[in-house]
Amino acid sequence: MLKKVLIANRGEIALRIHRACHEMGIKTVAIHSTADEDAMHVRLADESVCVGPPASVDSYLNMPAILTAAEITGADGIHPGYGFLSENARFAEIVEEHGIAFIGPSADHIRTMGDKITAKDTVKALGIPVVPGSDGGITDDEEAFRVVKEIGLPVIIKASSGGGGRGMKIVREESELSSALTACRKESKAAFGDDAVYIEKFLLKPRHIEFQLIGDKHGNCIHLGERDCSLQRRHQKVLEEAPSPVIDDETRERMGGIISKAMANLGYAGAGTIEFLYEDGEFYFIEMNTRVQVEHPVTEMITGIDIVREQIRVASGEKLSYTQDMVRFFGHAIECRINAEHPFTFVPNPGTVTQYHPPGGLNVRCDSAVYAGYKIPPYYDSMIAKLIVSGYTREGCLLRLKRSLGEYVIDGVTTTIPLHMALMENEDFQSGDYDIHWLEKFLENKVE
Ligand code: MV4
Repeated sequence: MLKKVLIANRGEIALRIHRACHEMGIKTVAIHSTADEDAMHVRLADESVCVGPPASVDSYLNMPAILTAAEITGADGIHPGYGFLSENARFAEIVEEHGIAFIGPSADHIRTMGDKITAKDTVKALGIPVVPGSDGGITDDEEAFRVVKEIGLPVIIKASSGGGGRGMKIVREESELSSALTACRKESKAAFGDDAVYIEKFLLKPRHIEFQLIGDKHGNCIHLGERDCSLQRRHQKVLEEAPSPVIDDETRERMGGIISKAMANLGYAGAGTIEFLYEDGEFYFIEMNTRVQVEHPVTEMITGIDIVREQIRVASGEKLSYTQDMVRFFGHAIECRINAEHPFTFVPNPGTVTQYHPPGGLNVRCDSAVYAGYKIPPYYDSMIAKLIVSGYTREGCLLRLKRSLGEYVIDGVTTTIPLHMALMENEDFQSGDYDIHWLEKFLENKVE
């Protein structure tokens, strides 16, 4: 087992990783920028190293500084968290070349899934259903027209190096196809240095449903069920839940079985998430994330499995602690992302948190690095807390969320807590009847 882990991240996820390490008897090293000297993740860690000035490119993305920090502190593992260097294949490679365990999948698997065309080809060959569309990349108009003839309009053109909503163009009329293709390739080249694009049938009212999986280096891979992440604004998730209100036990078992078998065949070792669009009872793969995700706690709440602990075990070469038949799903869990932003316009609102008191009680989990007197720096993501609750039923979760959101004291900055409160009162949300576009429509009515 690893002895000392460097946590190459900040905020709540750095605390989350520190907690898993300490429960396993592993020492931790925090890294931080000069803007984060007073951050909670620095206070909690056994050691800390300043890796640069406030801007992420100079600190949390500064590979030489982070590797040096690992060398001088004698860390034998690096956990990248989410964002920053977590899906950087070159970083994973360099870490391993230094004889340090990268707590994540192999650089090859990160690279494969980072290229969306290769990712789609790979999972399709492994038996996972994908969105109908082009076989690989599209370079000329003729090919594009042929694909559109085959699958019909509307279609979506996506950048192979994009993902998470960047570099996409929707085409509703055949007359727009040629210019959209040219524009998408040009913009992709400028944004990612890669003009490879592909075409898919554009699904009109899907839900975003993703499966959590984890594999080890002994050929085992298990799934931990799905999360419904359809409530999002501008590709930023706002609230996530597990299980999905629209997936039954039989469907979960069938899809989970396909996915875990596929990833075991790929030799995938680490935590991962397979994202699907779900429409009219069908799943369509869109992307795979090769990191631990922000919303992993809802899965932990309904399975009782510590996902970060399993990541560390796997990176140490240990077997997973669980076989598939040991995984049990219990009840329901919902996560509210709390950002230091205006609740309905999402304009960031950094500043000093003057009073802080998180809610508690049965089945309430608050993941945050905020404390009373903490000054939220303007340089990073505005998510300052995650409130996760679980209960026997979804209805029970909603009551518990309403109670917990009401208790939550975060003074000095505006937060998205009132948005979550408004969601709890909404009938569509209460019934679970929402798709990926629902929240943006809900917000239009709120802002006007
Ligand atoms: C799509 C789609 C409809 N049809 N692909 C957006 C983010 C990226 N992960 C993929 N995205 C989409 N791909 C096809 N073929 C609609 C979206 C999409 C979306 C997906 C998930 C969550 C929120 C979304 C919001 C707008 C569009």
